[in-house]
Amino acid sequence: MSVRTLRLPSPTHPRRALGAAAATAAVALAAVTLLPTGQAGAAGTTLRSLAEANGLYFGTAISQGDLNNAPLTAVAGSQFGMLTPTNEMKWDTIEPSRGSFSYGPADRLVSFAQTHSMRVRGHTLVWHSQLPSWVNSLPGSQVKTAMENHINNEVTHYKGKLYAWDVVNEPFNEDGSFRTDAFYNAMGSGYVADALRTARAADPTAKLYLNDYNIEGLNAKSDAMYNLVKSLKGQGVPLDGVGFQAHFILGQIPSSFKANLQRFTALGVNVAITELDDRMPLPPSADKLARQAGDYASVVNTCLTVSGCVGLTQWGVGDPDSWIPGTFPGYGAATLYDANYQPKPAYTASANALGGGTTSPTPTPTPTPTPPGASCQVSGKVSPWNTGLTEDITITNTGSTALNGWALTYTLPAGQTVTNSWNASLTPATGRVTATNLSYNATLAPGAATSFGFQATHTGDTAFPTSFSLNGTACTTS
Ligand code: G2I
Repeated sequence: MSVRTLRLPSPTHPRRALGAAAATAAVALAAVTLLPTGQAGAAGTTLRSLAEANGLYFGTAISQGDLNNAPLTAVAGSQFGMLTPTNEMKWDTIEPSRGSFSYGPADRLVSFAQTHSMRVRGHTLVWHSQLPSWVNSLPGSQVKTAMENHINNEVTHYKGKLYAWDVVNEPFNEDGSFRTDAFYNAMGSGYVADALRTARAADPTAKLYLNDYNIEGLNAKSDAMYNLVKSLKGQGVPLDGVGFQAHFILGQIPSSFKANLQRFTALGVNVAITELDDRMPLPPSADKLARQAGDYASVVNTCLTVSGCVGLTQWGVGDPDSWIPGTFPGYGAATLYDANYQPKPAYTASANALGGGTTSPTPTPTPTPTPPGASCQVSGKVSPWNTGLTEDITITNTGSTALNGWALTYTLPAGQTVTNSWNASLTPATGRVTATNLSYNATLAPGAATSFGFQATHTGDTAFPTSFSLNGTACTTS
């Protein structure tokens, strides 16, 4: 993995990159051992600081009512560096009747963010849902004026205070056709460009995004978003990024997630994970929580490895305030924090993916070929389910020489195909696989151990891999 350019270093200058020396210092500061579960939140070990050391932000969604929840606000104000109001910037709250604007609830959230040096993603200006009935009742000829007035008023109210706006939310149906809401019906697809231009005119400093769900993988809906972005950029319409909501289901992160994000950044826009959660059938179990940790690590790693991915926002702080149980009965436990706002395995996995828990960020990705005395022991655990598995592998350097770069090669059982990995780079996806260190875990001192993991699909054989060798020397397994 190459060393990343730092982005988003400060709340007041959100897009100014730090210099190389500051970057090194920031990475070194962040590379500290994570505290045990329950203590996460101490200075220097937060998701926020770890993300920022990688040039990313880690955010959360908060609603007005959440501000009365002391455990929630303690976590939110320390662990997250970006705040999205859950509902308070939506049309039905801001302009419940025509020309009558109400900013109190959203202002309180912006104030909380400012108090905690968090930045704010505005969500959302134009959306078919949580749209007051007066908009839907307008004659088509009046919708454009009403939309422009709404955008102009709201964006002007927050001018200079927001990092970004989700200007248009969820414009597409699942098959990639435009959603036939009041805006499309009145203006056709041109409402999107009009909304973006209106927002840019009202606040030239806020980043402007389109945001949608089920566009994380390559599919008809993401194709539609891709074509829209390409067309808008071609016309010179102001558009800075695409938000991928990322409401995932346990074990179902699309294998094309990274490739899909990359095709968008190739169009000259940033990408952001805007509403991350990972739901599971209730009740949670140790096995499900471990698989969820793998999912979160994989999402964080995807953003880390896509140049142009600016950050991640989780939808809600903890499981008690997640929208999932109310919308998907029988599902829940979708966030990084449990019912008592204690960090879950997914928290630790996300922090580790961001470089927490390491002691040295030595950026030396090239494996040393067969160093003298390289000997190793490998242990691990497979957590299978019907069609997939999560696997954690620990390598111990049992030799007397420190490794400065490592590559562990092993044979996957037939039918297993790697879909994503964390703490190592894996290739190819089947057969004889080589896992190579990342920049932050390259060094392996004598007696030291390091762990990485991956998810794979399988066709029945869920056995642990065989025939391990580290930098060309065979390992023992335990
Ligand atoms: O549905 C999950 C998210 C999908 N992407 C766009 C997001 O804006 C959306 O957020 C959710 C909020 O988390 C919910 O809190 O949007 C829902 C509405 O579509 C929100 O639910 C609404 C309830 O439906 C209303 O009954 C309630 O009055 O929240 C309102 C405020 O509590």
